[in-house]
Amino acid sequence: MASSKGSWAALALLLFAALASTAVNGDHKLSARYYDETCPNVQRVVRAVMAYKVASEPAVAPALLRLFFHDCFVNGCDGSVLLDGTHFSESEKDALPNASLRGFEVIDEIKSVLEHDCPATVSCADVLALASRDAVAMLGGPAWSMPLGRMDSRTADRDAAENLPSPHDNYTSLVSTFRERGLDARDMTALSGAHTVGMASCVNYRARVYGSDGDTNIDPSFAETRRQSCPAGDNEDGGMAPFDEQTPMTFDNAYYKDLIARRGLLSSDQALYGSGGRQDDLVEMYSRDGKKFAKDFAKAMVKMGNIRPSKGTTVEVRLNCKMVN
Ligand code: HEM
Ligand SMILES: *[C@@H]1O[C@H](CO)[C@@H](O)[C@H](O)[C@H]1NC(C)=O
Ligand SMILES: CC(=O)N[C@H]1CO[C@H](CO)[C@@H](O)[C@@H]1O
Repeated sequence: MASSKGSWAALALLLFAALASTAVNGDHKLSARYYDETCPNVQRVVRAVMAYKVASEPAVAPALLRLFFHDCFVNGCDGSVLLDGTHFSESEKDALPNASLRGFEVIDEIKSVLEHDCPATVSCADVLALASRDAVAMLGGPAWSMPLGRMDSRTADRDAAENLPSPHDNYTSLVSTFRERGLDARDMTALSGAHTVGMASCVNYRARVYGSDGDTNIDPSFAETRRQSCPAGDNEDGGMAPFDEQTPMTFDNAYYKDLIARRGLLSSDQALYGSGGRQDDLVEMYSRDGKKFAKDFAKAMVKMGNIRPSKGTTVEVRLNCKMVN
């Protein structure tokens, strides 16, 4: 059959392209025009699939934003968060802080359209970078130009994924987790504004609303409301709660107003406000000036998107975001 000959040729070409693109992480500079010659439609494709997915399931927008953060914080933005576990390597998806990561299927769908348009060209890490950028815009937040040219790693690091910031972290440890990745306290404060959208599960805010983490910096009526969706016992399941009660699906600066009202959902959120000094000034500035927040957030997302895998990491353009080539 002629068509089967043709598809063998296509497969061989794909394999060749995949092998040719395997390399050791080089430090080339990211650029918004990286795919201008090789896949000029990449941004349009991502946006189109995102628009259609977000329209049918809005909750994937915050989910994808969170996925990008998790990808970048574990050995750089290398698509490793997207890998499924195998017999040989445990997935970052299996690490505890990942417990409720969602949105993988959106990335897989974007990737399959791109594999049709420009095979073996656009990395999964870049797909996720663009999808998270578009997610913010679709939620009413800022738009910005996203530098591209990331490569996908061939390994996931479950242990490093356990080292993501925890919802119980204090200000000092948050600052140091971000600083280790080249992000300063201002970047951290702006990036945390992502918690102006989306939800968290009871297990992550229980200690805060019952006061069992020693955190008294909480509005009592807020604590009372949240306790109703989150039973006290460790074995009780409890529900999800929005980070920002008033506008949970709008990317605005309400997060900072919530912090000032002592209505931050996680202990790590409230840790950004209430100890006085310059850190409080920063939160007050973002709560007053939504434009300033939008600008700083966009800048910090580019900076976070620049966290590179460590030198010597073997990289490639993955054909399927769930598995290495
Ligand atoms: C500062 C340290 C951070 C900590 C401790 C933290 C922790 C968490 C936790 C515990 C959840 C709830 C997960 C669940 O229960 O389902 C969550 C959700 C979320 N996080 Fe963070 N996060 C941090 C920073 C960030 C950053 C930098 C971003 C993005 C730029 C981000 C974006 C999100 C989003 C959008 C959600 C909601 C996800 C959804 O509704 O599906 N977070 N985060
Ligand atoms: C913050 O948390 C770290 C790690 O859990 C702890 O060692 C440190 O003493 C805490 N700092 C403050 C100021 O509570
Ligand atoms: C420990 C844990 O809850 N892991 C979860 C991480 O996320 C994946 C994908 O959503 C779940 O299937 C795992 O159970």
